[in-house]
Amino acid sequence: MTLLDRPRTTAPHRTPDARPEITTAANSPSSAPVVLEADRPADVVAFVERIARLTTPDQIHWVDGSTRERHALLQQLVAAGTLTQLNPDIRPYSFLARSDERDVARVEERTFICSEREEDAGPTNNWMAPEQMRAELEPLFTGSMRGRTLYVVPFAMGPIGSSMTRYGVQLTDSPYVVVSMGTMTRLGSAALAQIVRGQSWVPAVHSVGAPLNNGQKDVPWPCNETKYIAHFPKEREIWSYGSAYGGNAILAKKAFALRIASVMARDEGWLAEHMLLIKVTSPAGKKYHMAAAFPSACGKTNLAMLTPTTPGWTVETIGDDIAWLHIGKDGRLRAINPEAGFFGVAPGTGISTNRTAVDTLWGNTIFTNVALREDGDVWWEGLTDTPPARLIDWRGEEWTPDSGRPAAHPNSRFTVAAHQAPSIADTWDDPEGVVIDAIIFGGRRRALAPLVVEARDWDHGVFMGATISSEQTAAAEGTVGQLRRDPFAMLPFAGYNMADYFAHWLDFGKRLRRSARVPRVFQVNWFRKSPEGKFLWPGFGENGRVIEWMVARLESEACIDETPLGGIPRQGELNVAGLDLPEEDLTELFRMDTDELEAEADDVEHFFQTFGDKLPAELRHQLSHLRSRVRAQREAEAGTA
Ligand code: OXD
Ligand code: MN
Repeated sequence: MTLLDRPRTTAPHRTPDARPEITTAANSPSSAPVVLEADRPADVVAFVERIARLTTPDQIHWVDGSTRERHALLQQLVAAGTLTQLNPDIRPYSFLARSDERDVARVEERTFICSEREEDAGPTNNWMAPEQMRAELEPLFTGSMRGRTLYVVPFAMGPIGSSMTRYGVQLTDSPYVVVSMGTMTRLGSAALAQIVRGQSWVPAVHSVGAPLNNGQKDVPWPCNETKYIAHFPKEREIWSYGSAYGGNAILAKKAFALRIASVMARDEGWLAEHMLLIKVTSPAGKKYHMAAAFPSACGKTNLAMLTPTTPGWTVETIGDDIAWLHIGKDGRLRAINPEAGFFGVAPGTGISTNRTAVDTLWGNTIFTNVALREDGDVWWEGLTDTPPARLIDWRGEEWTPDSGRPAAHPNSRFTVAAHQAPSIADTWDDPEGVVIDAIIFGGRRRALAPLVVEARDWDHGVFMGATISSEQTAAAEGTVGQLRRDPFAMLPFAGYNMADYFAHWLDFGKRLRRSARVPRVFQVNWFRKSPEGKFLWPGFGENGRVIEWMVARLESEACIDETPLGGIPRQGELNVAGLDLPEEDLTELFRMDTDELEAEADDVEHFFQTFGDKLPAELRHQLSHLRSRVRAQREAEAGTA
């Protein structure tokens, strides 16, 4: 056994024991319990000792999650040059980080699912055998924390104490990651106290891979050219090396709450999804909850913080990125947002596009890779229509509007606590979760996909989810603009074979049907363009009109017209009153060209072939239904020609 192998005796899946010796800190800002050193769980201590022996940090710091500790870490990061404090008169208690230029986004090609068998990772994931991965990681992690502090970060995904919440312990040598985790999760003693009480936990090890020799001066953003984001689904364990950026390093987010959690969800009968959660209130005061999956950087945060333009409608935020969905004791589909903060893409978030997000960022925010204004505030493309005359760009260089390059990196981010959003719903952290009435899938397609279409039933909805496609954005490395299939917006986030994941969704629907409360499924596309390349739908606040139509469908107050892709609003039923939307644009938003439909079906078939025999038969049936509806459309066209 090597140091990287987890001793079987420390398996974290323990049965609860009752060890209530937890005291409350007098100086703690919240009533978070303090876990005394003597009461730290033996398996967590053993994990920390094992990783410390491997990585040889100078010190070990158990993170308690207090504001005092956070303050000290932020000061330390400013002293190290990682963070610059913004002008406190404009943006109180906020900071700017500039990353290394080689560490600016998730690295999907360095992200691995290390299941025992390659077919369990499936064709959409990078796979490496667990023993090979451990053999590659061991020399990298050996001494990797030299000269640094190893932080022990116990965290909860979900409200502390909720039956849907899951726990983890991340070890990291990056204080920037610790403060980011402090915003994105409930971390520290309150989470550790639950582990002390017997909750199982997921171990996660993270190193920036930049050991310091005696007296060696650190750089502001330590990282390593070599990167690995490795997941061990059987052991439910995560190892990340070489990056301090976002999902590569804040392991609670994509690595745990999606990749490892999707495996837990498969085994335990729930869903871990890349979805926002909103609460919608109609003019009649009736409340609905919706979960929506969109590929990265397709406007999830904007929809999560939507301010509808139509009178009487409100949308409140529950989550903007990840949802965990369970069938509740009442048989209904319930969801929680496992996160506690937003790690949002800054460019495109502006006063005219998402006022709520801009207001959320008034203070207590860490910005990464945005531009710095002369007055000590921040700026990014889209924040205001006119850029400031002079800026320091995300690389730290002088910038003017004539520089011919973006001032903020296209994947620059803000990290801010969820409760700071003026739109946050009072139920956002309800331990019971909220009841889901509708599921929405979306993508970024300039053609074919209509503004909104309703699935005929759950299985057709699974087909819609399985075939989401989108033109690639900057959230991950890759060619911007290229079309890629991104099933359930989970392409980079499913922790096991995507075909088995489809089967799990189909199976979940069967269980839901038994409870006779199956949410409706819709698909949206805000990004459809005219042949001249102009966006046809105004988007943003006007997206509330589409939500309004969905609610009318939930209430059986609106009708659909059947199309090959599903049900679209019957003419006149989508509320476009007061919109400057020419009739021909409205028609174009729903037009389905038969040749394009055929090409789409071919492309889906091609995509499905990558899963071989593992593809659930139901999805093949759905595809042949689509083909026969396209044929029917062609015949109807021929008949009227
Ligand atoms: C994200 C992503 O950062 O999906 O949320 O890439
Ligand atoms: Mn995301």
